[in-house]
Amino acid sequence: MKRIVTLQDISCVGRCSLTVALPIISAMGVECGILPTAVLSTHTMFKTFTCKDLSDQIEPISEAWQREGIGFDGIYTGYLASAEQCRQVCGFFDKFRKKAGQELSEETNVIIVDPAMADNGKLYAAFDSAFPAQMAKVCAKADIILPNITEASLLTGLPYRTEYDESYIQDLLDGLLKLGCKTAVLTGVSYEPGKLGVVYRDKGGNEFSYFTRRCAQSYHGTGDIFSSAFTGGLMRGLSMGEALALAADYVVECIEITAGSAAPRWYGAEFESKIPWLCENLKARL
Ligand code: PXL
Repeated sequence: MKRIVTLQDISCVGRCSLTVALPIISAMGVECGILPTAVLSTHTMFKTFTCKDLSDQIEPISEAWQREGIGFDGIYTGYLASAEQCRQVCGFFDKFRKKAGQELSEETNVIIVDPAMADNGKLYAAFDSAFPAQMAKVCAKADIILPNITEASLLTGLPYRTEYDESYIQDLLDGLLKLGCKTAVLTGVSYEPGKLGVVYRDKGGNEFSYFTRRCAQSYHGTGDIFSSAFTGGLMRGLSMGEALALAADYVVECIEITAGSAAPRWYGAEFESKIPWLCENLKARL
């Protein structure tokens, strides 16, 4: 069984980061180690929240793992709480990086970075305008990055647009690849009403896009659901395109089932109900 580690916060309620990544990745048949970077009462979209920063645990935990000879087939990062944590995560990559590669083997591992820091044109509440430059350094070391359009514009310095054509998306992909990552995936891309999807390009010039139906509702944490399902699929040996399509379809399933619920959107999407769907659809693609 493949083993990954995911570095992100625990938001105790609110369905995002580790409370999403751990169940999804485990259900997909991948061992999911965790390195919690902070503990919050809820994510930062709730009106009030507590936050205990765990930056001082990142180095001792990773050193203990090194002493034990523990290694990972994948490293997946999400929300990071500070510029200092970005620096520490870069150090973590240096320690645990094997040979880079999307062909899974004993000698390689894959680094996946979801630069979860912004949406709908705005940085999340906890960050200042200097933060994206720090996150760009984390992205530079990744094999695969998974920004939405807001994050891509903050990482590249290109303007944020809600109306655009393919050339804007190509410019964002150019800028993202220039950061240093090997593959840039843009999420939340739409060229026609009613359709939403992902577009990627890698350093070798390979391109791919996948579009599914756009849902009327939106819920907090769906980016984390997407990145976690993508990571699980990739680690089970799906191709990039297959893993992206499975993750995008899963998010739509989760949103559609949540649409019947009265809970506010910041409580997140009911991804739990659709875990059987995810497992069945993963199995069908293996
Ligand atoms: O879903 C991204 C996320 C993760 N963790 C925390 C957040 C957010 C988004 O706001 O606040 C703590």
